[in-house]
Parts: sequence; C-alpha cells; structure tokens
Amino acid sequence: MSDSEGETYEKQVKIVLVGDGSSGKTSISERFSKDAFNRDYNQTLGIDYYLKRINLTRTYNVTLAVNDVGGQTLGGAMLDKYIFGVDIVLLVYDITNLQSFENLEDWYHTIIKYCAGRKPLFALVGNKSDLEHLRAVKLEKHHQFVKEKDILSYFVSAKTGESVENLFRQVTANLMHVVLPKNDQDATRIIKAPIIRQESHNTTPLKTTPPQSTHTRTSICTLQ
Ligand code: G3D
Ligand code: MG
Repeated sequence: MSDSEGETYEKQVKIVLVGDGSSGKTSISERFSKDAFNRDYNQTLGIDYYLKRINLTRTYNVTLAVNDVGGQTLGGAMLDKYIFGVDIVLLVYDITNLQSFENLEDWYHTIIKYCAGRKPLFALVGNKSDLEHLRAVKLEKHHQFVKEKDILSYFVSAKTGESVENLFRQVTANLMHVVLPKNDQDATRIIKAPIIRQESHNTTPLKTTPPQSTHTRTSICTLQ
C-alpha cells in the first residue's frame, strides 16, 4: 500500500542511557520525555523508563522506550538485564568532566560483552554543551572515540534542551534506516505517553522487537 493510501508503520525501540553518575542521563531522559528540565534531581536508585511515541516520518510511528539505568554502575549486578534486548545505547558523558568521558571506554566494552554478539547501535553523547567554557574533554578525543568505534556522535544540553529532540530522532531514524525529511521539524508531532517508574527490584526487561531494515508492518509491543 502506498503513502497516499494512509498506510502507517508502528515500531518499538528500546534505548538505554549509560555513563557515569552526574553526566546527565536522567536530565536528558526527562528533557526528551517531558520537554522540561528539572533542577532538583536525586541520584536515581533503580531504573526509570519513559515511553514516548513519535512520528518519525508521516508514515512511520515509533514508540521509544527510554531506559535510564540510574545509579547502576559498571559492575552492577543487574546491568545485563537492563541491557537485554537493547536497540540503541547512548554513551553519555559530561563535557566538563574528563573522567566521565574516559570511563565510557569500559561502558562500551561491557555492553558489547553483555549483548553477546548482537551489537546495538551506539551513539556518543557529550552533554552539558551549555557549559562550553568549562569544557574538559577535547573535541579531538570525542571524535577519535567515535571514529575508532564507528558510532554516532552528538552534543546536547539537557539544561537548555539543545539538540536533545534531534538526538533521539536521528538515532532512531538511523536504526530504522529511515531518511528524515530535510526540514525534520515539520515532521515532528509528539504524542506523549505516560511515564512508568520501575523499582530496582523489578528486573523484567522490556519487550522489544529487533531492529529491521525493511518496512515490515508490526503492531506495538506492550511494556511490562
Ligand atoms: P545522571 O542521571 O547521569 O546521574 P543527572 O545525571 O541528570 O542527575 O544530572 C546531574 C547534574 O548535572 C544535575 O545537577 C543536573 O542538573 C546537571 N545537568 C544535567 N544536564 C545538564 C546540562 O545539560 N547542563 C548543565 N549545566 N547541567 C546539567 P545537580 O546540581 O542537581 O546535581
Ligand atoms: Mg540519574
């Protein structure tokens, strides 16, 4: 069926944000999910996940399940469960904190190990771009990491919202092999989904469908 006949495609994508504490994972998730920046976050204890359904193109709807792994550390016992079935991993660091960048090397390899041969799409995300004057991570380092691993690259500010929407739309489009319209703003129509908070003891992974390069018609999965 062609576009003109009103065919739409539905897909669910699981996105996980990882990185050091205070790099801005919760702020990015919240900014994207609620389009609001909250200055009063506590260190997240368990995992939060947010659902947001977006129109990627006129015919392509995607429900993004954004997982904020919170205080989960590299050696955390449940990290493998959070990573299970992930489609996209956002490696988040704080551009004003060199250690947060350097630790991503370990995050990257640990996640690859947990994915057991099924490599998700990775993106390196330098957060706090509003604090450019305090930058501690040289641009070359960022670009070298991206080049070495052949992954996507973004700079965002959860505080101002700069490039946050763009980050999620572009990584999703990349995963789906969907070409976004030139003026992508015109295609953006956000449908807000309820926020579900999951306690740390509940380790049931989200149900997702694997990434597909073809436009197969699918139904929306249910989240547990
Ligand atoms: P985390 O979830 O990775 O641990 P948070 O990180 O989202 O909790 O953010 C950690 C701190 O960084 C918070 O400050 C938050 O307000 C701040 N922050 C997050 N993103 C940005 C950003 O883009 N710019 C700036 N300037 N600050 C940001 P507090 O003071 O609450 O600890
Ligand atoms: Mg957090």
